[in-house]
Amino acid sequence: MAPVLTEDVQGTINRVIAQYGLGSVLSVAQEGSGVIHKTYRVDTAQGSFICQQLNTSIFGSGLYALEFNYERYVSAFSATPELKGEWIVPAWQKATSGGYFFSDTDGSSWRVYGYIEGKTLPAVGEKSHLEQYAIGLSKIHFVLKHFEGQPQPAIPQFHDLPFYYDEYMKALGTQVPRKENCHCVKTISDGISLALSVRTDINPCTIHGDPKTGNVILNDKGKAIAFIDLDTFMYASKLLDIADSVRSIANTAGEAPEDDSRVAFDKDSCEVFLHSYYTAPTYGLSKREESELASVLLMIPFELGLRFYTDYLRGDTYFAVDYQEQNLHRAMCQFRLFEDMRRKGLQGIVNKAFRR
Ligand code: GN1
Ligand code: MG
Repeated sequence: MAPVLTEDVQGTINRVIAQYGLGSVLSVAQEGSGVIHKTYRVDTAQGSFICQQLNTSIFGSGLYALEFNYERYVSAFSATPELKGEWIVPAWQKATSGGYFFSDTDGSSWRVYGYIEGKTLPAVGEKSHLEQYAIGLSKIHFVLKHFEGQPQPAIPQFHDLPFYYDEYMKALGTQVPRKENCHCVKTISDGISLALSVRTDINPCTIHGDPKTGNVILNDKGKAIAFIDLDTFMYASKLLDIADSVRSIANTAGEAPEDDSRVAFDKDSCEVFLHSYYTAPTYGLSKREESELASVLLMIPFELGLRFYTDYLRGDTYFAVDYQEQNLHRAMCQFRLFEDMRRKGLQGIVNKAFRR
């Protein structure tokens, strides 16, 4: 059940919505599975909207890059008539002051966009969901082919594994890890050389950067119609997006199970996803990309585990937590997935999915 909102939050949202001239607020509810921003669905006299309180500390050069990238994405979509009627770009609203973002008196920043009817994908999906997810990813890649120039890096060093490893070493410092942390420390020291050797710079292009299941919307017919969460556009290999999708859909226990021993890599989901991406009309991977895919698939849960664990060591400054050890727990889940992928092997699945 959605948490009951305090009067303070309701009052703040009324104030934000007024700044966008969207009429009186009828109802507010917390929404989504994001772990960075606070997200609310707001129904107003003028329709339904998503209202987000941004965690601005993650954005290096302020919000300018977000606006730049969003507008280029809108233009890229206009230049993709093939997808008209089957793809939706979230409609960011402009505040009456003229910009997309509203800064409240307490220094927090807000963004509002039109609510897209539909639902996000469940983390543990049916076959038809997996196919649609893959088709959706290939569609956004097709739109992003029309992105003019390169996106501005909104989040410095996003998907930069050497940087994440440095941050981890700094956070670990001289700490002697407690028993339950030892598994993370050992997985990192055993896996880091392999992960650092993975090539993620092949055929760089504009990618989504964070295409996890919670960021894709399916309509009532089960078709993928939009990606939300457009903060991570970046210039890098498409393989990162494919691998992030696989780590988010091919984990039998979902991203945040109560019991991390239930985490297992589901080879069939991975194969269905890859095959659907490969056979989608907008498909496009070079031979070189195909040959690197297996190693990037393995690297991504390792990278995310490293990020969660570092944030846990640092005192949860990046990923929001509901309880004290949640980032440790999230890290353990990603490391278990990484280990199970490694054990089961990925090249055979890639070959089968691509029918080679
Ligand atoms: C964050 O914002 P959200 O919840 O969609 C994170 C991703 C992680 C994901 C793990 C900007 O995504 O990189 O893969 O959590 N986004 C950012 O759930 O760091
Ligand atoms: Mg995100």
